[in-house]
Amino acid sequence: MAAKPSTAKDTGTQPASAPVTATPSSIRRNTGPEVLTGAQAIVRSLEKLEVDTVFGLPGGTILPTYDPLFETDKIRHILVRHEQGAGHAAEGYAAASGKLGVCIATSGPGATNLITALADANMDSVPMLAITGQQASSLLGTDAFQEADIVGMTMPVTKHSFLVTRAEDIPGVLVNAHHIATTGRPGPVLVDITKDAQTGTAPFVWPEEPALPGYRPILKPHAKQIREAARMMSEAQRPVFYIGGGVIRSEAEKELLRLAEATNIPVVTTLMARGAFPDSHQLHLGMPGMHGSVPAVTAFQKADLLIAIGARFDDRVTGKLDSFAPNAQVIHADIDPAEIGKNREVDVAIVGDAREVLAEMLAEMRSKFPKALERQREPWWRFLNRLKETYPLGYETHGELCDPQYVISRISALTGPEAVYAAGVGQHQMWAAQFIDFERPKSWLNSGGLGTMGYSVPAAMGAKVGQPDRVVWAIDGDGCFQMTNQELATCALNNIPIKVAIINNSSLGMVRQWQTLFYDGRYSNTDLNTGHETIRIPDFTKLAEAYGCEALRVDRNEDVDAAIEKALSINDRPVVLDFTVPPDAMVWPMVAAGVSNDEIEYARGIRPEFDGEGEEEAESAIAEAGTNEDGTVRSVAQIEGGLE
Ligand SMILES: Cc1ncc(C[n+]2csc(CCOP(=O)(O)OP(=O)(O)O)c2C)c(N)n1
Ligand SMILES: [Mg+2]
Repeated sequence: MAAKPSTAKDTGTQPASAPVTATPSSIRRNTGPEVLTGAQAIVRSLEKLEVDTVFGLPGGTILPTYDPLFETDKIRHILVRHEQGAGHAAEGYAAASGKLGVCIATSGPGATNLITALADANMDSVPMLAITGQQASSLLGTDAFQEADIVGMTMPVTKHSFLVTRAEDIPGVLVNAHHIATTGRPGPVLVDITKDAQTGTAPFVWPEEPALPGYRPILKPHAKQIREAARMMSEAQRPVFYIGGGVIRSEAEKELLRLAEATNIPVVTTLMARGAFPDSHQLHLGMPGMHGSVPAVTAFQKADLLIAIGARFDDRVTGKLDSFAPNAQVIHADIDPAEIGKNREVDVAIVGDAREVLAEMLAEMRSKFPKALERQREPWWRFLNRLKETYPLGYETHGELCDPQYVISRISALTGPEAVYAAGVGQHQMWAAQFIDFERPKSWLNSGGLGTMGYSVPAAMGAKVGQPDRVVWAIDGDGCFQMTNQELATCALNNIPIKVAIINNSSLGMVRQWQTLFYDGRYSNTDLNTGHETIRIPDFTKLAEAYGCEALRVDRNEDVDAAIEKALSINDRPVVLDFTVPPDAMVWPMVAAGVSNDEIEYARGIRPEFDGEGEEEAESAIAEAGTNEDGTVRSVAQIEGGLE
């Protein structure tokens, strides 16, 4: 909104008889907008956007902004030890709280250190704002000290990147950046601000609204598409919900629960959607994909209808694309139209917010296809329940050392579903996704799309700041932990008492697993020497102690519970538990990269039996519906004497 116009000119037009209310010019100027430096405008804008926490690390070109940041009592600045840590902390803060995460860095290397986190947030649709200092505008393009074209570098890995060269543009750009990051499909936005824009002055004019004429995310789904989706759901014999991270970002968990329960349709939650639907719910089949559960993977392969909500048919879910869910029609709802049909052709495309889509699907089913809501889908459920019973998640115990799956399931059992769990990337991440019981959204943070080693400790730190009353666990690998563990110093000094469980298999375990399976056990450069019967460099307990943390090593299953209980009892400093696990433990089930999901192995060399009775039961779901004279499958509506 434009600044309130000065009344100074009007006084000259007053009739002579009007009382003279002479106003000294100095006071008159005070009625206009306050003049601030660009740096002050950054801090004021963040305050007005209700940003309460910023993770960052200063340097020359952002120094002007650190000065007013020192003064504000509305924003807590947390000084990290590496800018990547600031980026992941902002992500963890955002993913655990649902609010915008903010990080700040200087130009050049400070800014480039943020890129991994920006790319990570972009892949996983995390609402994040990164502010970077930039060299003075007169020096741009001269290879000035610590000049890096961060806007150019980040454009492909952000939702948007802005360069600001004038103080007066700062409030407007930050309002726009906030709006872009938090609406539609959320994502990271970078705002690069030159040093002269920070030191220059301008009237602080706060726009009431973002000025983004071309940006209008579609939230409300089209009624015709919803009608068509509801019709397909009412007719399908073997439907499955394919739930992605979009359901968590849009806070659509209640709508999902209502629709799933009303329709009795099974639910599969992707790696990004763990917690969107309670694990304990009987309609839940688990996680799909490369390390998904047999029931979830098989449900997709045997389905006649996939109802994909806020999911993106990632290759780790589909396996070999042309053999994925071969008999299924597809309803695909996403807030980002670019996702729809990107990897898999769809039969019904719905652009809209997951919460609205799910709510409207249920309303439509209730009003137009009420009989379909009474269906038990017995043959389908008989088939799926048999899979659940026959192929539960499990693991072989290795005897001497801790079993990684046991450690993680005990952390979950003793800590409970109200906690937040952040994982690194690798075997421990997959075991965490499999063996933690997720009952609520925003309780599982991980790097799903980019697969960023080093995500866990700083993300847990950010989550703990955003959700201080929750217990926050970082479930980390010995490899990942060595990438970002310096943020333990940040945690210790800023009273951020996270708990870290290192699943220490002394190796880059996931890579080693592939070497075992696909490279004949030739372990090229995956041995880290951090674990059992090695030189243990570094010794994680000593390292953690050096960072002011409580630290404990656990070598055997029987000591696991006591260590977790101890960690749970300490809340005045971070705790690091170093769990010694064998390097040969592997993640199962597994669908090898690029292979059909039909080839899923329950354990090494063990393929589930789909032929015979179970298969027949799935197929008999079709028989139940019968066929029309022309050979097409009869619809439920036809069978039930419904609408058609
Ligand atoms: C930054 C980065 N570098 C390399 C990789 C490739 N990578 C994926 S998992 C993995 C091993 C991770 O080791 P660790 O943290 O010990 O976890 P583990 O698999 O042993 O549980 C590697 C190297 C990656 N994902 N990210
Ligand atoms: Mg490891």
